[in-house]
Amino acid sequence: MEITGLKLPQDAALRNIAEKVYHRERLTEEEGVLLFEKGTLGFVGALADWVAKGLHGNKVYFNRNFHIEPTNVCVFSCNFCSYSRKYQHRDEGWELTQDQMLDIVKKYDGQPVTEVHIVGGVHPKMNLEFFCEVIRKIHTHRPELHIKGFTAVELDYMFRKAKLSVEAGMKLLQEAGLQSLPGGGAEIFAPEVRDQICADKVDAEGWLHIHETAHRIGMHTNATMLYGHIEQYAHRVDHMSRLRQLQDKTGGFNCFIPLKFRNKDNDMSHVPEASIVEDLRLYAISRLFMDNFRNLKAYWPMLGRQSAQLTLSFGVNDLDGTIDDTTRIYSMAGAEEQSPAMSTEDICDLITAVGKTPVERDTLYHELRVYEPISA
Ligand code: V47
Ligand code: SF4
Repeated sequence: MEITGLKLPQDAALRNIAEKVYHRERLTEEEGVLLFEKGTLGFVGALADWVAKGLHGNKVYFNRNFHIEPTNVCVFSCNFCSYSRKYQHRDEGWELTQDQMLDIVKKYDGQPVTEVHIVGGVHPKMNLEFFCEVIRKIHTHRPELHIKGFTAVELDYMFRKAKLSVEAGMKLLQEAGLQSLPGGGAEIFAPEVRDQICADKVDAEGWLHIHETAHRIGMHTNATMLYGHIEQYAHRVDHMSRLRQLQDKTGGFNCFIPLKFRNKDNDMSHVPEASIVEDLRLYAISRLFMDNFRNLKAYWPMLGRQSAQLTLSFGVNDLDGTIDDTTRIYSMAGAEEQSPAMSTEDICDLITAVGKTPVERDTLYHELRVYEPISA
């Protein structure tokens, strides 16, 4: 087996996993748990880097996008959330009007952004009709801009309030101009964890049903996992396994995005955050286990630029966007990035510094521009 930097461990089961990865065989859930229990950073990292290079060579993707967060008022009470405010305390939060959202879009007129990412709290008064109108207005204003919006949590609430099936509701948004869904709201699927961290919002089956429906009507979506809090290794593997199964069925997921739990100013502040070694191990193991997800994204505003840069040697091939606007869900939870903006030049420098080639992509991972290194 020729894998650069790989030192085979003594443990026979780990050696067997290395062989399976090398022969592109799928890992079982037991093997996934074993990697979390016993796989050193060097071991899982070398394997994950090899897999990522086989898929993407030296390329690392990013896109040029901006975010709109319509509101932080939310009917739900996730214990890890530092960002939401209850409707009774809405004066402490924000609620954008349709015109205010359109003004954010207009700020980018003439700029080479390709995507708008719309996600926020679940406001009891912002309903499906309201969001169909917003999407229609944005789409009419700038038809070539890809609109990615609404977590399964927001959608589940909107559709239930409108008394519509998931399919009927999704089709209305699609007709208005919504093109894909972000991956939020997945957290950890296992009910024994979900009940402790976000008991009152859509459950695993509901989340998966919304994504499956979106895939069936021709939309692509992302998938996330909130890690590094009270979950056990087996819960992570169960979560990834359910996503892997749906991906086998539909092929509709664009990428997998592990989200590191941040503990500032929320009801889980007593839970310590994962170490950088644990972060990198998790990215690497995700790359090995999620064999039918081509793209593994490190969302830099939440990890921080330097940690995100490190993940590029541990299986990650995507850094999300340049994000020219403020996104508050992480800065309010303690992420270092208080105003997460990175210019195209910044993001390219970050990628080239680790010997990789930056590639601008669109939301669906079509390559728009390869930034070749400038030769000396
Ligand atoms: O579902 C909330 C997470 C998610 C905290 O699809 C937290 O391209 C860590 O899903 N610590 C929403 N995480 C954001 C999201 C997302 C972000 C970027 C790109 C994409 C994409 C999707 O944020 C929530 C939750 O898992 N979150 N609070 C916290 N304290
Ligand atoms: Fe609401 Fe999302 Fe925060 Fe949960 S994570 S309370 S659904 S804004």
